[in-house]
Amino acid sequence: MKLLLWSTPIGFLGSGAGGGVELTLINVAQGLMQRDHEITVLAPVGSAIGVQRLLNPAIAAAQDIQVLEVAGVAPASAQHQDRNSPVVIPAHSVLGSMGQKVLQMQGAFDAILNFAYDWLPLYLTPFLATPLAHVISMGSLSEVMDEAIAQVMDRFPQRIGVHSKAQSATFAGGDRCRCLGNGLDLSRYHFNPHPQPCLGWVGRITPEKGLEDAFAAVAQCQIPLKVWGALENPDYWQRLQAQYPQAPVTYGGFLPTTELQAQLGQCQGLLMTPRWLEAFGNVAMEALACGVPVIAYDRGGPSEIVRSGTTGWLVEPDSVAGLVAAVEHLPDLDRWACRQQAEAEYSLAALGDRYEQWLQAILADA
Ligand code: HBI
Repeated sequence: MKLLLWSTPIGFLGSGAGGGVELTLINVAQGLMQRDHEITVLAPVGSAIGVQRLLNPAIAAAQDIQVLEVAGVAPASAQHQDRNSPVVIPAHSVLGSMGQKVLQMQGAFDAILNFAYDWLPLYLTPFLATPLAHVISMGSLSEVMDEAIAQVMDRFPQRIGVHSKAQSATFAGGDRCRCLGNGLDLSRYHFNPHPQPCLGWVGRITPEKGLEDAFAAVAQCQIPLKVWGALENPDYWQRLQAQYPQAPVTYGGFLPTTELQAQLGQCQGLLMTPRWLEAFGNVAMEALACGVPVIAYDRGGPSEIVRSGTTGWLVEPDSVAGLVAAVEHLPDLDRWACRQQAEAEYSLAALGDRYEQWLQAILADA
């Protein structure tokens, strides 16, 4: 099929501003290209370079994926809105321009997959001749988005895709969403059987990720913690360092996949401490791919990824004591079992298969 992937307007691909959805889009593109579908990506200016950096050259020869760049002003982040925030379309809106381009180009594609967590693409769904489906990358955040998702679900039940059951449960009628999980290019992640005495934490450094609990846990168990991710909220980082001066924590920067997996693979375990409902938890997949067991709060996407007692430990949400106890039981786990789970459930082949089946269901319903 000829497919158009409508990327998040929040930042160009490779900027890190889109967090997990950047990885999701690139991995879905690669999984579908491996099955000979033709992929075009519509994304903010700067994405063409970003995509070339994120793609594995062995899978996608650079010219295989077309990136159409759109200029314009990004919308406010959906995460930082409150439940009754209205939709705001600024002047020179990149999202508005993306919508116009999709309307113009739709005839060239068999289907369009939207990865933006925004009102406009959802609203446009019934006005397009080409089937437009949506990969919803976060749980319920606002009334206006919930309503737009529900309207699409009522009219086109096949066209709302989510990452996990926990995420779909946050939406009314969420049980009708298509659960797609997620996936990554395992050939870029190397199994490391021999960890260093340290723990890892990966994610955008911002309050909803609950990094303070990881600080509190290592302040207690005194195992060095390495933190990687976009320093989205520097004040928050400063506050944590002041609040936990005795916590052995170092910041490793926002690393591209190749370096991240090399450093992550050295960890005895990954700590996942989300305050909010993680729709999936890409970093859990990345850790498992390197043989790193995952200690995660038993909430949201990670609770559907971690096999507690086998490939990690699920901990009572917001319990620092629970994190500390789980760290002590990391040596009970087999690192190879972690890699095996990644290969069975999160490979590009498994991901491409789930998306291809979804696309066939969408076209059958069109
Ligand atoms: N906000 N308005 C808007 N649109 C997005 O697509 C978006 C966002 N905030 C965060 C975000 N996407 C991604 O970081 C998550 O989907 C993972």
